[in-house]
Amino acid sequence: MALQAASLLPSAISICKEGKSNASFKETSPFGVSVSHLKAEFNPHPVKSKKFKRKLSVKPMVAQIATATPETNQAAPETKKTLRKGNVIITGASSGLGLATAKVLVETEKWHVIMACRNFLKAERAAKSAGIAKDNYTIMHLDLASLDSVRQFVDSVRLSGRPLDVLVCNAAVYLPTAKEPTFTAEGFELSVGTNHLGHFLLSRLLLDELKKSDYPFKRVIIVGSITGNTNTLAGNVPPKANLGDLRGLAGGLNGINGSPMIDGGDFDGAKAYKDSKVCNMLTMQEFHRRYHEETGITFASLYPGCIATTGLFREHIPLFRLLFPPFQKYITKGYVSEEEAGKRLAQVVSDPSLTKSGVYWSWNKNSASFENQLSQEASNPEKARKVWEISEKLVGLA
Ligand code: LMG
Ligand code: NDP
Ligand code: PMR
Repeated sequence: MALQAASLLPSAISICKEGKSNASFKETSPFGVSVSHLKAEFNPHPVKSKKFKRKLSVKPMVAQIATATPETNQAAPETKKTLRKGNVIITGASSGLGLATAKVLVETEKWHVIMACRNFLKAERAAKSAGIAKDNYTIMHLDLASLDSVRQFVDSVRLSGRPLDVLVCNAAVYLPTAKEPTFTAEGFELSVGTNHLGHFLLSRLLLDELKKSDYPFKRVIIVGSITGNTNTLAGNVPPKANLGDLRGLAGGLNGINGSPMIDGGDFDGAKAYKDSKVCNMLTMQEFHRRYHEETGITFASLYPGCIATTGLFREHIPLFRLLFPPFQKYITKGYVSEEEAGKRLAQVVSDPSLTKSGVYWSWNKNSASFENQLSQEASNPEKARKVWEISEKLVGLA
């Protein structure tokens, strides 16, 4: 059946961007996108840094991560011996991508990871079983589905006295089979409440801490997704992301006075997740516009690839969980292991050459990063501004 399904697929790809064919995309996926409004998720122009390119052609990820800080030191030789470890907060580091990223960063011996997790014991067990050395991580409690918890977490970070250099907003929930919405402590629909509003408040409140950092670079990174981008095939699998005129968000997503969905429609868990990812990607661009110049902080989002084996799909039906990994591995070829995805996110955290702000990173088949194009909605500045303004009211910042 799998082979039958595969044989239904177009055998060649002819994605053209302004008339130019894209060989790397051809290699990467057997999926054809013949609809003209769909744009490739792949870009023929990799990262511009020459140093970066050269390394990639030799040994893609590992080499880059391992050499990340020495490069920084070369730029500032006087600090070579004294440069402290970077401190990075990773939300949802108790499993999947977050845990894999923590492991990669710790193994470089250049980073101390603050694992911001809702389940302390699970996080501790996860760190142990991943072999992350005790001195290199700190677990701090954070439940993104409670704004009080977010505020308490930020207070604890401040009180810890540990400087903050990079914030990674990684945690998420995905509720594709839920028939009815569930809600955060403040009464927001759970997917958007956790994935977007929780991270929105967290990153706003931690901005002051980041500003104080004396590390050679400071970053806020958020994990976006291809499935929120309707300029790709994956983003066109129903239900599609669509924030509409934001009437549901403006109404508080509580399902009492209005709708639990951002666009004001009926509840759909898969759509709510994809909408939340659009908000994540919009938020980084709005951060960039408002704060990059003033603070020097890099704000970026990324799509790490389809990590089909993570806990993200825990609420999906067992048949889906069984078939999804082989489907992504052998049919779409969009699959990446947790380990590989962890290297990608770690690269965005620590590679000195990825300083560009306001961008969305993706990787091609050879694991070379490139700046990718977001869908029209996910790159709409007016929508980004409105999402920002409504969100700051909802989380009590305005
Ligand atoms: C919605 O459905 C749900 O309603 C919602 O609750 C939520 O889950 C949401 O996005 C999440 O999805 C989307 C629905 C509509 O998609 C499906 O139901 C398809 C589910 C199948 C997903 C992955 C498993 C596929 C298994 C394939 C075979 C196993 C492979 C083994 C590999 C071994 C290799 C040696 O989806 C659509 O409407 C599809 C629209 C997109 C059209 C694209 C056309 C391309 C066709 C490609 C076919 C690939 C195989 C499909 C087989 C499906 C059989 C279930
Ligand atoms: P996992 O489910 O493995 O990891 C999600 C993490 O988020 C878990 O550690 C989970 O904690 C945590 N989390 C969930 N809710 C909360 C909360 N209320 N407060 C604090 N932490 C919470 O999934 P992935 O690793 O796949 O997902 C990581 C990121 O990658 C997400 O942002 C997802 O959208 C994104 N992504 C994933 C893709 C994939 O293919 N898997 C593709 C594209 C993007 P706990 O362990 O306690 O459940
Ligand atoms: Mg998708 C190139 C094709 C591609 C890629 C890269 C993904 C990624 N998916 C692709 C294609 C398809 N998917 C096709 C053709 C189908 C219909 C059979 C399909 C279906 C599908 C479902 C039902 N895909 C899914 C689901 C989910 O429930 C996942 C989801 O939407 O979660 C929000 C999912 C995903 N597909 C991906 C990725 C990365 C996901 C999940 C993770 C995420 O976006 O966070």
